[in-house]
This record gives sequence, C-alpha cells and structure tokens, in this order.
Amino acid sequence: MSRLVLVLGDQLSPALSALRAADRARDRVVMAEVRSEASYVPHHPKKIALIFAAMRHFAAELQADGWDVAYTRYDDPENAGSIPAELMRRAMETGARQVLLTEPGEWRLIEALEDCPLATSTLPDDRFLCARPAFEAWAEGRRELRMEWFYREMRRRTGYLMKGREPAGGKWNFDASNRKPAARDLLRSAPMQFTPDAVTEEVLDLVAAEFGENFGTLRPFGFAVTRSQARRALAHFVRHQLPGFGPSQDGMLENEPYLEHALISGYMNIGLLCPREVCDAVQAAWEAGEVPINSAEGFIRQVIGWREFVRGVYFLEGPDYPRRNALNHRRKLPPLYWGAETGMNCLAQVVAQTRDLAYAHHIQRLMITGNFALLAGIDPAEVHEWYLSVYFDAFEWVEAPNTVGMSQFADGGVVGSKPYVSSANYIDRMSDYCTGCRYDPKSRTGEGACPFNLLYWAFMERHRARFASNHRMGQVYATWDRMEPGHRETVLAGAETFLTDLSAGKPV
Ligand code: FAD
Ligand code: DLZ
Ligand code: SF4
Repeated sequence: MSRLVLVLGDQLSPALSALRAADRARDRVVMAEVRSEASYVPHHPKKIALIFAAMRHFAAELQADGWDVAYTRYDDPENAGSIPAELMRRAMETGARQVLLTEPGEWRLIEALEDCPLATSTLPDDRFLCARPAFEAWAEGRRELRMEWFYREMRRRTGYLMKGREPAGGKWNFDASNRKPAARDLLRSAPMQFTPDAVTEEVLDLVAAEFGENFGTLRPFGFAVTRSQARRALAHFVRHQLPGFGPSQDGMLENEPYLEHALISGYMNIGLLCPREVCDAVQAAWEAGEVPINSAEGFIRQVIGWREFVRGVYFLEGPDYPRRNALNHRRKLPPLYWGAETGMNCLAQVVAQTRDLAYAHHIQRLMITGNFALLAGIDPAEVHEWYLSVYFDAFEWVEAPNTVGMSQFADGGVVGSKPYVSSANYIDRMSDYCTGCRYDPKSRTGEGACPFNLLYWAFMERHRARFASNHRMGQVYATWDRMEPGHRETVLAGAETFLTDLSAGKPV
C-alpha cells in the first residue's frame, strides 16, 4: 500500500530525509497551507508569503520531477486546517495508513503528530551538521554548555578553516579585528532581491486578504522563493558582501538594514539552502584568497557554531524551554514593539525596519529590542512570541534559544554565561542612532537621560543577588558601588518613573 510523505513549510529541500526514503513511483507527497501553522502566532505577512510561495514552487518542482503531490492551498474549501487533519483527509482519499516524515523543528508539531491516529515513521532531520544524538553526547556530563567549546569541536569535525588539527590563521576567533562600528559606504552592496513571479503574486494577494491585519508590511516583497534563487543570493553574498562581513557585523546604521549581512537565515531555515553548501561556498572563497580569514571565520562560526548549538539546546532542554522565566520578569510587552510611537530612536528604527522588512540583523535583535526588553523586565514569553512572529527566519528551534536564552537570560544561563545588557554607551559606540534621538546617551539623570542608562543600573541593582558573584560582572558592580549614594538613588528613581510610565502606556 502506498504511503503519505509529509513535507512541511520549512522542509523544502530535495534531499530531505523523508523524500530520500520514499518511493516516487508509489508514495504520495502531502503539502498543506493550513490555518494552525499560519496563526499559532501573528506571523509577519512577509514571512507567511515567503513560506507559501516557496511551498508552491517546491511542490511544482517535485511534480516536474515525477512525484505525485497532494497540495492543499490555504483557500481550498476542503482545507482541514491543520497538518494532522490534512494527513487524515489524504489518508481517507488514498487508503494510505502510513506516514513518512522528517522530524519537525518544533515540539508543538512533534507532539501534535504523535497524537495523530495514523502510523508515522519519523526520520532525523539530517540537513543539520550536528545530529541530535551527537549534540547530546557532546553535552553529556558537562557542567555548562558553552558555544565556544562546541564550535571548536565542530571546526575539527567538519574541517572548515582548519590546517590539520589547528585553526587556520592560528586563532579560533578573530573578534579582536571585528566588532567595529560600521562606516557609511555609498558603494556597499545589498543582498540580492527578486521580482515576484505570477505564483508569488497570487500568494501575495492571498496573504494581503487573509493576514493583512498582522503587524508588518507585505509589499514590496523581494525574498528568494526557490532553491535556484536562494543559491544566487548566496553567491552574491559571498562575492560582494562577505569580504567586509567581519569588521562590520556588529555595527548599526540608520537606513542601512543589511550592511554586510547575508539575509540567508530564512532560506536555510526553510530548506532552500543547506548549511553545508553555505559553508562550502565560504570555505572555497577563503581558499581562493577572495575573503579574509576574519570575515570567513566570523561567518562560519555563526553557521556551524551558533546555529547548530541553539538547535542542540532547544531539543536537549525539552518542550518547556520557551516558557522559562528565571529572572521572574512579568511586565507586558509595550505597544512600541508593535509600532507605537517612541522617542527612543534606536527602538523606533529597529521596530520600523522589522515592520517593513521582517528582518533585523543580530546586534539589532540582541542589543536594541532584546536589551531593552530584558532591562525593562518584560515577560520573556511575550518577548518570545514577538520574535517568533516578526522575523522572516523565525522558527522555534532557533528563535527560542536566541530569545529566551541568549537575549532574555530566562533559561538561567544555559545559552549564555551572563546577560547581554548594555547602557547607551554601547549603542552610541556601535551605531548612529543616538545622533537623531531626543534622549542623551551620555546622561543618567534629568529630563533627557537615556532610558537605557537608567534601566541598566536598575537591572543590576534588582538582580544583584544573582549576578554580583558572576566573575564577568564584578567590575560592573564595583563601578556602581563607587558612585555617590545620592546619584545612585536618583538613577534608580528615574528608572522607576520610566517603568511606571511604560506600564501605564504613556509615550516614552
Ligand atoms: P548573518 O549575520 O549574515 O549570519 C549568517 C548566518 O549565521 C545566518 O544566516 C544564520 O543562519 C546564522 N546565525 C547567525 N547568528 C545566529 C544565531 N545566534 N543563532 C542561529 N543562527 C545564527 N536566527 C534565525 O535564524 N531565526 C530566528 O528566529 C532568530 N531569532 C533571533 C532572536 C534573537 C533575540 C536574537 C538575538 C537572534 C536571533 N537569530 C535568529 C539569530 C540571528 O539574529 C539571525 O540568524 C541573523 O540575524 C539572520 O540574518 P542573516 O542571514 O543576514 O545573518
Ligand atoms: C511557519 C509556517 C507557516 C506560516 N505556515 C505553514 C503551513 O501552512 N504549512 C506548513 O507545512 N508549514 C508552515 N509553516 C512552517 C511550520 O510552522 C513549521 O514546519 C513548524 O513550525 C516546525 O518548524
Ligand atoms: Fe537609544 Fe538612548 Fe541612543 Fe536614544 S540615546 S538612540 S534611546 S541609546
């Protein structure tokens, strides 16, 4: 009897394990645009359009390749509304009793499929460079999981940027030559964008009609929606942007959303590109002398290090991970995250960019929106839902460890050994946001004092019991304790007033 082969919206890879294990002559591929997936959070319209358009193109490619594909469109009157219900409907149609699938990237869907009355055969998702059991073996018996050690192991295992057993260039990490503020450059190349074809235009009309109320601007839409487009975007990045990636990767400039960033996370996360081919392209460019080691290493670390590490943590820590709240933060996410007006220019810029592009680069996510949420004590579950909604690359396996762990320290230190917080000083150094702001990044008291300065010290004081003994934070407490008691009280009172206003919905 034939089987059903499930292909999810983030599994659009011809070499997917479920497709490799299936029989093209007898089995039936099932793909479905469904309400349950499109509305478990209010996804950005561009994200939904990317997924639906890429699904439709991928289904057509499979059909051209001889597969029998049962594809359900969102507006199909027969649409059963969820992945398990669609599988049941297709099983009734064909008489199939067995479903072949590649493990989904989210506990929610793994559990929903476990409850499905059909017999499922689940294969590992081997598009990743570190299989789940390999990560578990690496983590076994370690007191702390630190990305740096995992990364070195991955360099050795994959051979990327290695000279025998030693790292190329003599160092594992070239951050000392990176981490520079970004400079304006009129000749800077942007990521490649694509004109929507008729298939994508039809999806855009559907998304405008069904999800037009969600936060985010749908048009113009320029994402790659096929593997061949995504490969062109990768080649463009390696040639034109990667050489400068290292030095500017932590910089932020107004109206320069991408700088030298690749804009390929979404393509990797839905399967249009696989991380191995991305790293192979970077390695080849470095070997050909087209890319300096600090840029090649900075980029490879994100892909074989952070990307694989956070996935390992997500599955190791279990389904409750996204709901953790180690610092007991309870404040509601303020409306400014959904575009309400704010005088804080850095937040206004990053939120507007997020609304328009469904994209912000790592430091914007970590040190602007994430930093503010942590300092202001926002409930990490609300922060998590926001990040899962608004970015084109957001899937829980990667978003939750970055948000709940790295950014909000709500996992109590699984992903990072100390919270990523900063006062305005860091933002002023790494961006030009402060120049156009009504607040003063140098000031801690008085009317124009930058809220980051007030909240930074209030955060430190609030969590003294937890962080004062952290050897990487001792210096911060020593600086705070050296300040005049009267000055400290003024700063803390200013923070309190600011937070009261924020919670009361007053414009800040
Ligand atoms: P580049 O800066 O060009 O980096 C290259 C690639 O490295 C990325 O494409 C990505 O695949 C990988 N990468 C870099 N940093 C990370 C990281 N910390 N974790 C995993 N992969 C990484 N990334 C997502 O893919 N999905 C998310 O939902 C997501 N949520 C995040 C939430 C927060 C709070 C933070 C701080 C980071 C988050 N990241 C997420 C990581 C990172 O911000 C994005 O991967 C990156 O901005 C994607 O843009 P890019 O392709 O231009 O990346
Ligand atoms: C994110 C998403 C959306 C918006 N829509 C669909 C869909 O209609 N059909 C589908 O198969 N997948 C979709 N996805 C991706 C899934 O949510 C994703 O597979 C799970 O979150 C597991 O990572
Ligand atoms: Fe952001 Fe403060 Fe700088 Fe304004 S002054 S842009 S609020 S860091």
